Amino acid sequence: MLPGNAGHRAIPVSTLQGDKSIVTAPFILYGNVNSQPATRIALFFRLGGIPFQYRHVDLRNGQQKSPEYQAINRFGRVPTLVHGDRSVSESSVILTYLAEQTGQFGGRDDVEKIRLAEWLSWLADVLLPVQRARAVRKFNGDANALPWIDASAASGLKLFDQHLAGRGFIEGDRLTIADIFAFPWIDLLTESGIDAKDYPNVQAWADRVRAQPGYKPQYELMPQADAEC
Ligand SMILES: N[C@@H](CCC(=O)N[C@@H](CS)C(=O)NCC(=O)O)C(=O)O
Repeated sequence: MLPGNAGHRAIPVSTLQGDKSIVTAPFILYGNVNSQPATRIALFFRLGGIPFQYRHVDLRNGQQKSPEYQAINRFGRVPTLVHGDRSVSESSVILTYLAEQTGQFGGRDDVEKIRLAEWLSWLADVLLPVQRARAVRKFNGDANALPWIDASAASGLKLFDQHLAGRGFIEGDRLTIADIFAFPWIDLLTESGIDAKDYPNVQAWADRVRAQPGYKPQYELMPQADAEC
């Protein structure tokens, strides 16, 4: 049985606004130290100075596919955020939820909220090959897939680099959930077999994120076991 998740139900974010009953509930992140999507959520908390509880999910032994875990995440993946009687899956949705709940790193009006939603969707499309390249190299995946994955990652990074030319952050003049979403993939580019020097605007942007108070690299940021953070 997973600790602290009995009776939680996955519900659509669209029904979450306006419910005051969970204001004082702790944020509980289910993740794994190797997961870049889970790292996004820990990074949000660290950069925002927000306390959270951490629950380690043993991906190697398939804990994510257990009925107990799938009761809070029907996709059987990390991360999951549990907040009161709510559970939220998918890192982009969790970041959007946390921005709403905490008032940090989100859109300040409807136009910005839509822009950020666009960014989250676009970044997930064009930079996912960066994660795939790391997964193949770090976890002994199918090396036959690498030529296609590497080419896709390079073309996504080129687009991202072009966008960042002359900009401090992805959207507007401040760090948002779009930056937090993209960053873990870029912070570990070398594990993806990619040289950041080929993408100077991405490199400069990543250095700006690293300069934010609360930043730590993934393997220091992510607990290896259940923790109060
Ligand atoms: N689109 C998802 C991706 C989550 C994901 O890929 N999680 C991986 C770890 S990085 C996972 O849980 N894999 C275990 C599995 O699929 O069984 C998100 O952004 O949250």
